[in-house]
Amino acid sequence: MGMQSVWDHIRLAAERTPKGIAVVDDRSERCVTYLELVEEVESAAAGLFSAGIQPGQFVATILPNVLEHIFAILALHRLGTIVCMINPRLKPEEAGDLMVDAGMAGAICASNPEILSAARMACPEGAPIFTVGGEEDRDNSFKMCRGNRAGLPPWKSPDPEGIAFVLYTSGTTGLPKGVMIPHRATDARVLFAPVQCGLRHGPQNRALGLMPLFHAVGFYSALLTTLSLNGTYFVHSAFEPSTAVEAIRKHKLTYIFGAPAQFHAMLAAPNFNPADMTSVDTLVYAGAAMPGPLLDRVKPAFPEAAITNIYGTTEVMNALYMPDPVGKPLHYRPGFYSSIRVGRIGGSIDDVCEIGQEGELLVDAAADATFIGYLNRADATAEKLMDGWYRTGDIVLQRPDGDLELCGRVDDMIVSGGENIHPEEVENILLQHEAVQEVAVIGVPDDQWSERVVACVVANGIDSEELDAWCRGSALANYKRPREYSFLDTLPRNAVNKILRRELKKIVSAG
Ligand code: 01A
Ligand code: AMP
Ligand code: MG
Repeated sequence: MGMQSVWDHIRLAAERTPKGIAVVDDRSERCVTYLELVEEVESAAAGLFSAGIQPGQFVATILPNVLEHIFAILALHRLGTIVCMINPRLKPEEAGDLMVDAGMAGAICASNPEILSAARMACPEGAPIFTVGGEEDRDNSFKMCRGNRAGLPPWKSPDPEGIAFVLYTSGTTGLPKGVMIPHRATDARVLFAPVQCGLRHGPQNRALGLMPLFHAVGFYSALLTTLSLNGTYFVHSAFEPSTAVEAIRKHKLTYIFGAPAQFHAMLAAPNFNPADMTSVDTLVYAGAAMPGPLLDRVKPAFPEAAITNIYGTTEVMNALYMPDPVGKPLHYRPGFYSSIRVGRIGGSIDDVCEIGQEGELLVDAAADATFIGYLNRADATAEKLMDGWYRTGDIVLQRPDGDLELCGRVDDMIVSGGENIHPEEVENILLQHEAVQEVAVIGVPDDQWSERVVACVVANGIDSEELDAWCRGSALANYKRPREYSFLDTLPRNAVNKILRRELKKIVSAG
């Protein structure tokens, strides 16, 4: 056996500790042993198979972090399908467009009538679509999707270059891009966290499922890493700060991997008490930079934890990290398995910056963790994956001591709470409103979200409530919409009429 795929990691962990507790559900308090996990997953896989789902097909999951989502993802891997995880915060029409684009053969989604009808419209007539939650006795309930495990095709490790997942990352305009992740990426995506953050193999690892499973970190670093180490993953069905705090206290959890915004929220929970957090020995954050003042508060709040900052992207996973980070400014180092360059912005990949000069962070695409390309988007793949290097779009500079500092973005992408938001996407929605003449959407520093989305608008007789309602009623996901509006007489522009976003950021920050 060479590389281990997702299902190899699970079945081998189950072989090692069949009676160990793999997953604890927060809603039912059910403790699922490794042996039961394999049984659950294989019966669900058999059910999906007898419903017509075939190995190699694209199948969607559109679910929050519930236990059934774990069963669904693993069952789809056991069956050998390509698992396409769609953010359940997207509006149903956008989710449906993604399903049409990939030609999905079926879906497992929340039992919400709008998402269900979007999935039905997007998939072929009569395609298997299962729901989670709601009335569990209905025909299309995922709970009822069970079959005889003996009827499953025997397990065969997949082709390393075959697609394991399609994960979505939002683009400047149009649909989010589907990041195709091959099976050979699995080991590197699982191993970097133990190597860099100090986790050791064994059942002492008790992880909280904070980050969304449909993103790279939530799946690989929280769920699969914990299970491949024979630890226990505690389901956190929907992010709720005081419930998360209570779960850490009650279950004496040891491994907490979250987005900075989640730590911000937990620290603000009324039941937060550092004395209850002493079981946490490994605290990791990723997805966005943690604002310095927040980092200063997180440290004493988790007094026994070794803290690691992980920088990565869906496309290449771990690229930089920093053990024991200190704020102002944050430093980063190349991570396990990764090889990086600081390239001159707009230059060729061999045009490398000198120490102290700002350039684009390039990541060697030869690493196993690297994606294959964007689904049906050869243009975007060519733009980002050039001459063997992945262009991150993040601006960095190398310091004389070798550490890197993140300095901003090559493009105008905003990272709010660990989610990417492209200004153009929000601007296009606002421009469709008849009262809006001009608009520029920017990110401004924010203690909670790392960056907050602000819309600067030139408009006639309209207020922020009306524009907020307009965004909510549009195809834009709610979390992407502006949290604040700034009404201006004109937008600052340069000689060639390009909006000066840096100027705008100064204007907005100055109030
Ligand atoms: O006014 P309302 O009701 O619409 O307000 C709602 C939501 O719209 C709003 N909201 C947000 C965000 C956000 N990110 N930015 C701005 N607003 N998320 C939600 O908050 C209100 C409450 O709604 P909710 O659904 O209850 O929201 P929460 O459950 O509290 O969600 C907040 C979270 C921080 C949990 C959520 O944003 C989240 O899950 N963020 C983490 C995303 C993540 O996993 N990022 C990592 C992605 S992988 C790429 C990467 O960076 C990476 C890094 C390292 C890849 C590999 C490596 Cl190695
Ligand atoms: P995504 O494009 O969704 O894969 O998110 C990756 C982007 O999130 C990176 O290009 C960075 O801009 C940002 N990011 C992720 N982790 C960190 C971190 N630890 N510090 C700063 N920015 C981060
Ligand atoms: Mg919430």
